[in-house]
Amino acid sequence: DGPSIAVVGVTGAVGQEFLSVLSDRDFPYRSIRMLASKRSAGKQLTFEDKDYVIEELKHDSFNGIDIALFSAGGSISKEFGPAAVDSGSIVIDNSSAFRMEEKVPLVIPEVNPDAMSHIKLRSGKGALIANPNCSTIICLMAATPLHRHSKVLRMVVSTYQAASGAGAAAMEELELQTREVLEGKQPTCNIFKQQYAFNLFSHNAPVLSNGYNEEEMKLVKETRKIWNDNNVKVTATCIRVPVMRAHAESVNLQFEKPLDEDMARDILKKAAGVVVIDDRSSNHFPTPLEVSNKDDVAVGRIRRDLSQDGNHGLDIFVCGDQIRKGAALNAIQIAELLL
Ligand code: 2RA
Repeated sequence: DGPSIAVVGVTGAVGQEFLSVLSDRDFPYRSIRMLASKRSAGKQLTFEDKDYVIEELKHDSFNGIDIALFSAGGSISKEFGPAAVDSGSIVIDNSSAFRMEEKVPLVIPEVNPDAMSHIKLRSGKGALIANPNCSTIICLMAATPLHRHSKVLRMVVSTYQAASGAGAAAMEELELQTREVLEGKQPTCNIFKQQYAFNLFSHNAPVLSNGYNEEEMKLVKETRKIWNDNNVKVTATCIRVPVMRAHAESVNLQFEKPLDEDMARDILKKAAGVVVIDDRSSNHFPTPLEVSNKDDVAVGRIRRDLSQDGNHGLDIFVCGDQIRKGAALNAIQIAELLL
């Protein structure tokens, strides 16, 4: 029968989405252990008509666990991930803690499943698999099918990232600020220290000495690892926008060989996990609201990049649910590859 699972960070936005996705996809688990911080330990939750008591995350929480889904921040993953691996669990980690470790596969199941083919369930040996950053997943779900057809030499990404990427508290604060502003009150700014409602700002991740922030460098580095191509040129500008739970991304691609827009549209229509919304006559293109709570990434505004020769360049616009495909769904699809 199915694997025993542990969910680490079960009370968070992604932790809750792990449960939704496990249920939606009828994942064949044998048992589930709900783990969270001391603060949440003891609380009850009902999942699939069964009552669970949330347990405090400990180093020995993983005895008998086949798959441990982590989404509780990088420091928790760093502290408890190795203990889970030592217990023989396969850890699927949504944090950035291990993504760039050479031996840790960084996997989007529709893109590079082979990267984890050496990892087997119940082999007695634990393992670590990293879930890519949400903006990377959403971008590469659209860019990779094209890259497979005609090698991408350069990718320029501008992201419009939802509040959910900063957690459930940020979503709550966006709603609160919106109400406060409409009522003429001073907005409550605890999470981002600046007004978010009716505003947008450079992503809240720390800015590095090269002037890029950590979110932008994740896109650069993770793309190279996932495509196994250290020469692809990637640059990114990540912006936080007042949208609840789906990211939007403008992506410009330069190809080695020509790839015209009709061919690109055809490739994307056939791509797993992608839906094309590209209706110029009615100006209907992907929107965050239209992809929220859905599995597929939506692509539109597919057009030849007029600034490049011939058909060597394309511009596209991508939207994807940050909590679902950007985190929880991708992790569960990785778990499904282990079955
Ligand atoms: C963000 N990518 O959107 C981060 C969350 N993982 O802020």
